[in-house]
Amino acid sequence: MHKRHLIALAAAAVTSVTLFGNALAQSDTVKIGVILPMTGQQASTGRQIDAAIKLWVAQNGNKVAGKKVEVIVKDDGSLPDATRRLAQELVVNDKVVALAGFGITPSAMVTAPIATQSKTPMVVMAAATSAITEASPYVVRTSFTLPQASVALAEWANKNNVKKVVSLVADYGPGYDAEKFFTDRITLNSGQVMEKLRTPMRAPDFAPVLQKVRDAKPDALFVFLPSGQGAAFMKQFGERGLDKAGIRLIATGDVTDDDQLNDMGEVAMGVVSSHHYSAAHPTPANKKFVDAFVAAHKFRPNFMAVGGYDGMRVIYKALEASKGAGGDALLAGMKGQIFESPRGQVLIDAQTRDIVQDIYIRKVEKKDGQLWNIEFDSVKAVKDPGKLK
Ligand code: VNL
Repeated sequence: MHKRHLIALAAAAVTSVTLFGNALAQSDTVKIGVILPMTGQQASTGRQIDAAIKLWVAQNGNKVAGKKVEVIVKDDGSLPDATRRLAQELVVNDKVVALAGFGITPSAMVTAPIATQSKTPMVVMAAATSAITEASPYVVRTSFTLPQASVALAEWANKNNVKKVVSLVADYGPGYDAEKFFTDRITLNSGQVMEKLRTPMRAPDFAPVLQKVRDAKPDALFVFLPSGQGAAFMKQFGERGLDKAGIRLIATGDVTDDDQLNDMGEVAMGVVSSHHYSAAHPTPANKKFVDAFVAAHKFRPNFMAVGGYDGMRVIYKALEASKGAGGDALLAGMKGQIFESPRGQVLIDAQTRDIVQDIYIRKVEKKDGQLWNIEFDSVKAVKDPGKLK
C-alpha cells in the first residue's frame, strides 16, 4: 500500500473515533441544573444546600445508571426574574434533565411554568409554601411546608396552656401559610390569636412589631421568619426585654435555625419550636450525616442542607429507575420514594409529590457548651395540611 493512502486511512479512523467519542460523551452525561441564592439576603440557604449537594456527590460518586452526572449551580441572588432567566437557560441551552434548589417561594413559583412546558422535573429543596407543588405537575418537594410545622406547634400550645397568642410572620407566601394554619388550629381548640403582625420579607425592622407585642401582653408570641433572619430577631426580642416581660417565644424551626443557633445566646434558651429537622436528631443516620457534613464544610448543617441532600437522593434514585432518561420517566421515578433521611423516615407522596414526614417539637438547650434544638415530642408521618383544604 502507498504510504499516502495509509495516512489517509489512519486520519479517517481517528476522525470517526473522535466523532463516536463525542456522541458517547454527549449521551453519557446527565446534567442537573441547581438554582440557589448564593449571594444576597438568602445566601446562607444557598451555602447550606450547595454544601449538602457537594457532600452527596462526594459520598455517592458522579455516575448514575452508567452516565456521568454534572451538577450546574447558578446563583439567582433570590431574585425571581433571575431565577426565571436561569431556569430557561438551563433547560434550553444546557438541556438539564432536572431543575433543583429554589431558596424562596417566588423563585419556585416563576419556574413552575417552565418545568411544565419543558416536562422537566423540578425538585424544590428549600421553598415551603404549600401551593408550590400545585403550580406544576413536575414539582417534587424535599423540604417541608409551613402548614406541617405550624399545625403541630398550635397543637402543642393548646396542650400546654398557651391561650392568648400574637402571631408574627414574614409578609409573603410561607408567612401567610404559617399565620393561617397556626391560627385556625389554635382557635379550633379554644386558644386565641390577639393580633396578626407581618414584617417585610426583605430587610425587616422588628422594632415596631415587637413594641406592639409588648403592649398586647400575650402568653406567647408565635413567629415564622425565613431562614437567615432568626438571629437578628432573637437579639431584638432580648434587647427589648420581651423575655423578661414573661412573653413566651414559640416559633417554627426556621427561627431557631441550626445555621445561626449557636450565636443566639441566652435569649434563645428554652424556646420551643416545631420542625422536620434538627442537627441534634438522635439517630445513627443523622449523626453520620452531621459528622460528614461538618468534616467537609466546617459548619453545622441546618434544615436547608437536609432538603438539598435528600433532593439529590431523590434525583439519583429516579435516574437509576429511568436509566438516565429525563421527562416523565424521571418524574415517575421520583414519585413514591420512601427512605431514611437524616431527619427520619420520609415519603414522596405519589399523588401530591410533596414530602410526608415527622414533625418534631423541640426546645433550645445547651449541650457541651453549644446550643441545640432538642426534640422532646413528635407528630408522625405528617402530610401537608395545606392539601387538605
Ligand atoms: C421559605 C420558607 C424560605 C421557609 C425560607 O428561608 C424558609 C420560602 C429562606 O418558601 O420562601 O425558612
